[in-house]
Formats: sequence, C-alpha cells, structure tokens
Amino acid sequence: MTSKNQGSAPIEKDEITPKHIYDSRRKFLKQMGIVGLGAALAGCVPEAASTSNPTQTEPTSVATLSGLTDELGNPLTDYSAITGYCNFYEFTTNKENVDELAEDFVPDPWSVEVSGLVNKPQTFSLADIMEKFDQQERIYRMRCVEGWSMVIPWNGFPLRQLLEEVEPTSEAKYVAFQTALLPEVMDGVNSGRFPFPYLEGLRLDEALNDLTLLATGLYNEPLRPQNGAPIRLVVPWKYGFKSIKSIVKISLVTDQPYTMWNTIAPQEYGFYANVNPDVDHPRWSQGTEIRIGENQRRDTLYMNGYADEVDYLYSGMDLTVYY
Ligand SMILES: Nc1nc2c(c(=O)[nH]1)N[C@H]1C(S)=C(S)[C@@H](COP(=O)(O)O)O[C@H]1N2
Ligand SMILES: [Mo]
Repeated sequence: MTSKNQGSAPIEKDEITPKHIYDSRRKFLKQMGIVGLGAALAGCVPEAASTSNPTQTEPTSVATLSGLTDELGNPLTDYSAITGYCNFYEFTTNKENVDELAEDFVPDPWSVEVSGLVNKPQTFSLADIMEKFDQQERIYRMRCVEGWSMVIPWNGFPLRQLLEEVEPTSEAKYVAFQTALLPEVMDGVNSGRFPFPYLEGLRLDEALNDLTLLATGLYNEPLRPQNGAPIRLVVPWKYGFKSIKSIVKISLVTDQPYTMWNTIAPQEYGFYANVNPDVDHPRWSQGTEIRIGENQRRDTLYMNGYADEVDYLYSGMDLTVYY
C-alpha cells in the first residue's frame, strides 16, 4: 500500500506553485473554522501572508495564539523554534537544517493504510481524514529523550477515533506505525546508518488514551514537512521518538511491535519510553531538561506532568524494567 506514496516521484521545486501551498493552507484553515479570521489578519500583516516561501515565514495564524499557555502556565514555544529545530532522521541528524532539507518533500497526495487485526481495514486519504475527524487544538508539553522540551499547540484528533472506525478485533493488543520511505527526497535514508522505515508502536490501551493524538497541524497551520507532514502521532507523556512522523501505515497486531530505536539500542530506548525523571538513560540523567527558549534547566515531571491521565496504564508495572 505504501506504493502510492513511495511510487510518487519527488516533485521538482518549480512545480510547487504558490497556488498549491495556498490551497492546502486554505483547506486546513477552513477545516479549523478560521478562514475568516485568517483572511482578516492577513490584511494586517501583508508581508507574512503573501510570501511564497513557507519555511521562512511566520504565518498569520501564529500570532493569534501567542500568549496562550499549557494547563500548568507554561508559554508556547515559538513557532520558529518548533519548525526550525527538529528531529527527522530520514532527512538528517542535524536538528537545525531539517527544515531546508525537507523542503522538497510534498506530502500530497497522501494516504494512510489501517489494517491488521481489524474488522474493517481501510485506507484513508488525507482528505478523508480531514473530513471525517474534527480537528481539535491541544497544547502539549513535548520532551525529547535528548533532554530538551517544547510546548506545542497541536491540531489533530484522538487516535482512538480512527481506531474505532476500523474496529480492532479482540486479538489486537498493540498498534504498529510506519513512516513513509522516500529515498528520492529523504537524503538521510541513503546513508545506511539507520534501518528505515522508521517504526513505532503503542500498547492498544495507550493508543486509546484520550491524550494520544494524530496531529495534522500546529499553531493552526498544516504540519510542515520537518514536523511530520501531513499526519503524525503525538504522545505527550512519552519521549519524543515515540511520536512518529509522516505516517503511511497503522497496523493492529498481537505482539509488541519492533520499533526502530528499541531495535537499534534496546538498553537506551525502551518500548515504553515514558518520560520518567527517576529512570535515567544509561548515558545521562533524565532528571532535568532545557525548555527551548529558556536559559535555565528545569525539573522533568513524572509522565511529563500527565500522570493523572495515564498512571492507570502502568499500575503494577515496574517502570525501571519497562522503561
Ligand atoms: N519518522 C520519524 N519520526 C520521528 C523522528 C524521526 O527521526 N523520524 N524523530 C523523533 C524524535 S527523536 C522527536 S524528539 C520528535 C521531534 O518532533 P519535532 O521535530 O516535530 O519536534 O519526532 C520523532 N518522530
Ligand atoms: Mo527525540
């Protein structure tokens, strides 16, 4: 099924017309119910609204969110940092130029195959997804295993809603996810350093938790390539690597799925990967973190501050064993 995405030739830069960008942005804003607002604001910020280079621009809808905080009072991380400091190893291991290297990745058309132990396997186009699932706004703290963190206003919908559409059978115990593998545009996959495609997984009950999102945007803008366009997972109580980008396949399975990081370095990256200041990475402490935009370390919160919502998932488990 990945043939649809894998088979599409990389689109040359000059084929990416401003119209293409404009249409997808407009469709997204319409779905978010803020077309009118975007249009009104565009009048106030003509420079930002009219440029055709999306990666260099702060979109107008970003300004409307500045000043918001998460439920603990933490301010949002700047849009420029969220889109300019990224981990997406299929492009590069350098966080600071993923945005440039991912520019030619145009995730359109796109579809996500949902299959395995389900009564109603389905392949959803991105248009199906945008039409079927109401996009919500969720402000989440995100914590990378490397020790930095951000506060991100995501747009998306609970993964649970998509899983309900396909009806997992009683044998389904885990959910496996796969990222697109597009060597023509993803330079990093040709290095042979990592066994792509990037794979991730969740236990089914984790996948059904209301916090677990499929995100299609952030700051009321469609996801940029570097953030995992057009659709990615967001699991805010787990280290960032669980939040797999640019998903093409979701599969319901019986056994704990292989994940890329757990396969490469199982001592360092467990399957669970819950944010836990009491369980150190073998090479560094996980007790503190740097919030991007701040200049002082802060304490890392157990379950990234979401314990009330997720603790029931791990009752009776020794989290030093299931790290
Ligand atoms: N396919 C894929 N997904 C991925 C990664 C990756 O390299 N490839 N990096 C992960 C890591 S380590 C982190 S911290 C987050 C970063 O997401 P962001 O760049 O949007 O902040 O994406 C995760 N998802
Ligand atoms: Mo990460």
